[in-house]
Amino acid sequence: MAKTPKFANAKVFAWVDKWNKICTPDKIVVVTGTKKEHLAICEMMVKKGQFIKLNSKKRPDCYLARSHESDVARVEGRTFICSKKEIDAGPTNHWMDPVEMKKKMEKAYKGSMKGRTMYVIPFAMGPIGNPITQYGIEITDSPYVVVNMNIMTRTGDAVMKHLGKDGDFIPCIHSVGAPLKKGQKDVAWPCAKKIEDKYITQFPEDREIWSFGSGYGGNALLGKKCFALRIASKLAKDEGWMAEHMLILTLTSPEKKQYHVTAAFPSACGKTNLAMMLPKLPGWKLQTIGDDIAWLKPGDDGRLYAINPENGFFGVAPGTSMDSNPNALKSCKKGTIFTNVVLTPDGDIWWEDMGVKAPKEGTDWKGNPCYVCADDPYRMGPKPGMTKAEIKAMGYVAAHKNSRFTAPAENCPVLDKAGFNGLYNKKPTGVPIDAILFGGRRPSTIPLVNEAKSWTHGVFMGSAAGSEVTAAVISDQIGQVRRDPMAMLPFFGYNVADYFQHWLEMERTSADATKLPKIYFVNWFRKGDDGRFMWPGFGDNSRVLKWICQRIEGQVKANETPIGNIPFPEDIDLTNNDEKAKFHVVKADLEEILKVDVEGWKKEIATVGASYDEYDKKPSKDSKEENLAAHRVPKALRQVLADVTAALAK
Ligand code: GTP
Ligand code: SPV
Ligand code: MN
Repeated sequence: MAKTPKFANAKVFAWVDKWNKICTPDKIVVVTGTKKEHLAICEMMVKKGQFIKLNSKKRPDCYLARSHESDVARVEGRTFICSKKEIDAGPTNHWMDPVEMKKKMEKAYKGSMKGRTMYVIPFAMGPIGNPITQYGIEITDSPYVVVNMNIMTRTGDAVMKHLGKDGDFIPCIHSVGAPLKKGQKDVAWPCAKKIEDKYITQFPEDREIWSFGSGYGGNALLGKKCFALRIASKLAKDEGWMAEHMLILTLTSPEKKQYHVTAAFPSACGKTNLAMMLPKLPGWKLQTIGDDIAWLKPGDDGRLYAINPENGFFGVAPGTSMDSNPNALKSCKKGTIFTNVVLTPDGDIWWEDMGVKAPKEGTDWKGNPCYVCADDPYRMGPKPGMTKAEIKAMGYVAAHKNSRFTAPAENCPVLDKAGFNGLYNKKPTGVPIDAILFGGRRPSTIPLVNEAKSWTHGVFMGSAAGSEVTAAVISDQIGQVRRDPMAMLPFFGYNVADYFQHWLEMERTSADATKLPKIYFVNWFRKGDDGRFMWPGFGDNSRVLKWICQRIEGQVKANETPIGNIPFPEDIDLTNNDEKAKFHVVKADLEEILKVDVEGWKKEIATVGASYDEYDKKPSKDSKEENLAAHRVPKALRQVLADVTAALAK
């Protein structure tokens, strides 16, 4: 067994010592966070066949990893909220008794780091020293996790120093669950291969995170979804702030007025893209603060102030192109880790819809050869000379649909540096938010943009959000619409009904509720009968953002409908709409996606009502029993549901 190193902070020592005794690693390394150390770990992984170093002329300090086939996305079925009482996890979460879960997991952790190095990662969620920032210690046996955490969070000595002797932190333990016998050779992607052996467990009352068996993304980089959303949402509820699955952006109008906007879209539904979008409208400037998570705190003036707790982007690779998201591609130019994308013969990377011609031959995400398609230079297939139709019929993609890049935020050419550092007018308050957007992937019914009539109506809109399930989660329901309230369904750290109530409380407890952000629901994903997108999306979304800013300023009227305030088509600015371009705004489509589809909405509202009934019924996702004492969906939201239902019936 390794000797537990000395730590100035007694709680850090106790956490590391406990897991050293249980996991029995060969060695313990405390991560210092230097670039030299980061690159040395990457090179060690190259030697072990766990990383491929990319062409350093094209992509300096960049590496490619290929995951095990069982480990390509979050595993919601193996994600648990272990509160003492089942009802506190609520009907959308898997639950197990915390004492039982800890017993069960400790068995799994026993000797799980044999033959491996235990890394201790001190990390900060937010700029170190900012009053909104929180800290964590992640213990892991995965060097992949270490180098990804180095990019996604602020890690190392500076954090340890900030913690000092008695600074508090969220203790996190992670093991890939693949101990090595003496002399046993490691594999490229160690993990527990069976899904049922993976556990992503949050203990909201103990404020601990225990993860076992997976090495991928949100399952293993514990600062992200486990801490910054599941545990933080619970902290936020107890302390009167909000932890949300939201991007944060800064928008500057041609008149140089600044707006800060957050947007909650479900996984793989456009946050990274909107966060760094290049506006089509001349004179408008957009800057990025964050692309996935926002922590919002009420200020003394009644406004909500936000920081991005992260330090990098863990972005969806496929679809990222110089057309759709040039700033994301530029962010991946150096110091980036790619997971499950295609390797090209010149040591570069490629993915579907990158807007770059495929190489003649490459290596797909599984490590098998792949070849340019016979009739489409922008596709690849598993055999030479295959047609696009053949490849599509097989359901083959060369880069996994949830393949990702882990890129440092500082690489982003449009980063709002002050906002990213948590500063506003040089004060560490975070930035004041003017508008909150909710959204989802909805091929029908939901209009392009819809403005809430009040805070409560906006909370209703968020609670009613639905979206097609994407490849960001391992699921047999990809493509089906499910309710995903506030894009938080997989990330609630407590009962969903209490979470709705907490949103409503933000208005009741605000120092000046008139200063709260205005709320909108957007949908970039409406489809025509022929399956085409009816809205070009991406840079054209700036047209919608402009309308929102005009509404904030009271400069433009809206069509006041039973479901909310919708733009008149002529109020969407179509400057620079190049009708010869492949993607542009088609006026007839625009009119269509700004209409209220009354019959569609009646069905939509019924589905929302059914989701509320579900939330009221069960103490947890796994429970077979109905809970009469269930925490209930707030009456105020039921009232909006009734009001909208009545208005639609007129
Ligand atoms: P997570 O990182 O999983 O939370 O995802 P995200 O919400 O950041 O999604 P992201 O921006 O990475 O987009 C996911 C997919 O949606 C990509 O394939 C994009 O090309 C596509 N997408 C993003 N914005 C738009 C849009 O405005 N219109 C259309 N049609 N597709 C979009
Ligand atoms: C998401 O699924 O919303 C992500 C990717 O941002 S992961 O970090 O894997 O959760
Ligand atoms: Mn996300």
